[in-house]
Amino acid sequence: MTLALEEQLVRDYLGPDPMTSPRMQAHMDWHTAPENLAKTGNYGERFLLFHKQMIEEYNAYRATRGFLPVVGWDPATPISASLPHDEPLTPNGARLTNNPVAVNPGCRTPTWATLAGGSEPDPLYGYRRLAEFENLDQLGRSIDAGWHGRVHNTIGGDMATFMSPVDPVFWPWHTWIDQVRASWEVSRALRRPRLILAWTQILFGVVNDGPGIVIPPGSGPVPVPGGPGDPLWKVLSPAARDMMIGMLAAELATLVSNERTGQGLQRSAIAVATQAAQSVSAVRNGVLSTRAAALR
Ligand SMILES: [Cu+2]
Repeated sequence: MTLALEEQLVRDYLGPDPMTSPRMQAHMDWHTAPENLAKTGNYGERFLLFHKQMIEEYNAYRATRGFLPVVGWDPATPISASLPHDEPLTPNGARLTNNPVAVNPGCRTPTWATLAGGSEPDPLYGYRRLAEFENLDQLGRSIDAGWHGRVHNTIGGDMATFMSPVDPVFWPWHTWIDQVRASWEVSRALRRPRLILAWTQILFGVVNDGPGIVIPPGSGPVPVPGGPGDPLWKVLSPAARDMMIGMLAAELATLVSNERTGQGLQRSAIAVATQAAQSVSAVRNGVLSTRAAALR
């Protein structure tokens, strides 16, 4: 039979025998590797980056054939009529549905996997928006803790097996997941200025330390005399202050437009913070050893 364009393209990519195709094998090997079955180490990060790489390689192949990269498929919508899977590979047979969200509403993108967020907590950490995930590993693990497999299994057929790449919707589905990963990267970048602002507030306090100029709402610059100083700042040891200044400077250095200059600045800032942290912990160790000696 004549296959639809996208299905034919996937078949061409996988080669004449999709079951034993090295490209298919690589996907299966990844999923059946002991560390991935057991989800040890940074499994979540590996899950996202392995599939990202798969998509990139497929897109590179598409380019050689004159096709545009795969477009992400939003699982809240039916699978496009241009993406049929007419020739199933495994005994699982044909897809069960082309509209998985109608079968299981849990197929749609959970709000915690969006920049805007919402009331749904992610299944592993209770986060409610992308920016709350601390790293790719957490994000990958949460995506894989229900949502990812639910979409595969609700579509059914080959999608519910490790041979899923033979179904043309595999690629748009994983592209969609990769867009969630990319949105998380964006949320990280958006978080930085907020972090810098928080540090600046701690460093210079809500109570102004020195004479300067403020710009009140609806007014021009107004000179102000020095204040009593931020109470928190005043109780910190010089080493603790250096540590905070070092961390702030390291954050600011990432905003320098010249990458090399920024990296140099960042290294110096980290050196200041590290040295200060070491002297803080040396003091603490000193106290502890004096106490231990007194107890002996
Ligand atoms: Cu996979």
